[in-house]
Amino acid sequence: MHTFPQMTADEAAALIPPGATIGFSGFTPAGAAKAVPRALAARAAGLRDAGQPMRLRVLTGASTGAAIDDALAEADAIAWRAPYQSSKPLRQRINRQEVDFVDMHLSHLPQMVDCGFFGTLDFAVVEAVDVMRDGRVFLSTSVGASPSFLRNAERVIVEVNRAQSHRLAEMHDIAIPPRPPHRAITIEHATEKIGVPYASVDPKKIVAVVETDEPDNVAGFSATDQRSERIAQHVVRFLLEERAAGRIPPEWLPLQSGVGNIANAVMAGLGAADDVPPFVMYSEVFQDALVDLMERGRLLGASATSLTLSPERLARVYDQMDFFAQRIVLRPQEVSNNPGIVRRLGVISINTVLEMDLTGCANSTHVVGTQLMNGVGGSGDFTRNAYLSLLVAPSTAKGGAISAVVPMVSHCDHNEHSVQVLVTDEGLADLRGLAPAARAKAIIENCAHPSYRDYLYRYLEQCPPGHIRQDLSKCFEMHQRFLAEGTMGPA
Ligand code: 0RQ
Repeated sequence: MHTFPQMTADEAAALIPPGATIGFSGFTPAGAAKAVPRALAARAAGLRDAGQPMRLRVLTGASTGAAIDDALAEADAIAWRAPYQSSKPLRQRINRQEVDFVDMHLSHLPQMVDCGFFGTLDFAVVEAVDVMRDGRVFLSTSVGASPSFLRNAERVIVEVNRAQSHRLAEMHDIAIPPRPPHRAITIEHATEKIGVPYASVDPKKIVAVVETDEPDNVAGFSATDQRSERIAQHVVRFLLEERAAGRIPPEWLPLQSGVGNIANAVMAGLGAADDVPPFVMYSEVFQDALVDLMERGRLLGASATSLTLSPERLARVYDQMDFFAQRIVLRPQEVSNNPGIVRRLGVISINTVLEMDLTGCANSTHVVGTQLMNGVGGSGDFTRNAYLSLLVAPSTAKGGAISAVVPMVSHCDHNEHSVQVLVTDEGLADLRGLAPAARAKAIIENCAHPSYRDYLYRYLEQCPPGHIRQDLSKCFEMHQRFLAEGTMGPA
């Protein structure tokens, strides 16, 4: 029981002034604030129509549910946004430069909030399963950046969501490194706990508690397609070869996998491969395929910052909490994605990209270098620091009109110094130890779609010599053709 002011979502949203900087809970739709941002968006739409737009500055853990990014963007209430998004209406406004978007490594965000890099955090709006009189906040299906938002915000609104299980606290491990310099974070195996099961807030800052009863509404995954299955087969074969060569220990190493259908298929493929021993994950998102793998004893344990599960899978987890709570640890995103821990544990990372180039650089975020898709998310936290970093993509997009392999990426999120292995449905290019000329050949031969290979070989042959062969007058010819003709298709 607590003595905080109980309010409706409308009453709580009315406390937030135009221009405020707000940290909302949520890492994907999991654990995202729901009722208050929706009420805020309704208020903002009214104000906009009266000629007084709210122009909020919005921080979250990562992407959110529709109640935050979709609703607030549609009300034209977002002026500035960080660190990640995946919302269509928000993306459109970002690409029209109506919203300033700061695309960030997710592990960096909490520390930057703690150290005041973004100025004053006026409000935190955080979903929880309970809040205690002494300021302990038991978070729901994600941890994300909520502990830092609670610690730093001037005023706090808590949504207590009855639809979430109270037993989620058994998974939470909240430990936030203080401002640097700080001591080592001593996690030595993926599911080791080092903190407490709650976030903390000064109870005097809590200005409203809003009761809700609303599921996360995470979309399910589409059925695995053949291309994703082929990517998964290449990944599994490569990792088994690495183990046979003694470069992955017999007991395996912790895996990280990005979000999306391809990542889901890769995890399902690894789980189905009899020769892969039961493994653990040190990742950021715990998604649908992992529930099945855990039930079947293929996945022994997982560290993440969110439980991003479709309603059916989440219900299965809630029904078997004795089983799952012992095997899943939910951490703040600066710990789940922490570069030092990723390096120490020897994580094998697998993330999806839009395009890759002949030098081994990859673009996760910007179509033709200008149009934001989602953001770099956690992919850089893991790719840069992994023991083995794999980047995957279908060899073509949009029915073959776009090649994932291009001479030079139109935007670089992961450079060739971080990227070790590139994979498409066509095959796998192991770039370790290869100098630029050999890299380029391996990428064309193994990753490019056959319909683009001749063009890419010809491009390489006519490049002037240099440590890296590039022709600055032609390296974006494929992108330019796409912009002019709607296809990169070989001329
Ligand atoms: O669009 O559905 O309209 O055809 O991009 O592509 O193949 O369905 O793959 O859902 O995994 O998304 C990189 C965007 C891939 C994602 C990206 C088009 C393609 C399709 C989606 P349509 P797929 P996915 C940790 C990891 C960065 C963040 C990250 C992403 C749509 O994985 O955002 O890794 N990654 N986080 O047609 C134009 C190209 C294209 C292209 C694909 N070259 N040009 N469009 N598409 N390649 C998670 C977190 O941090 C939370």
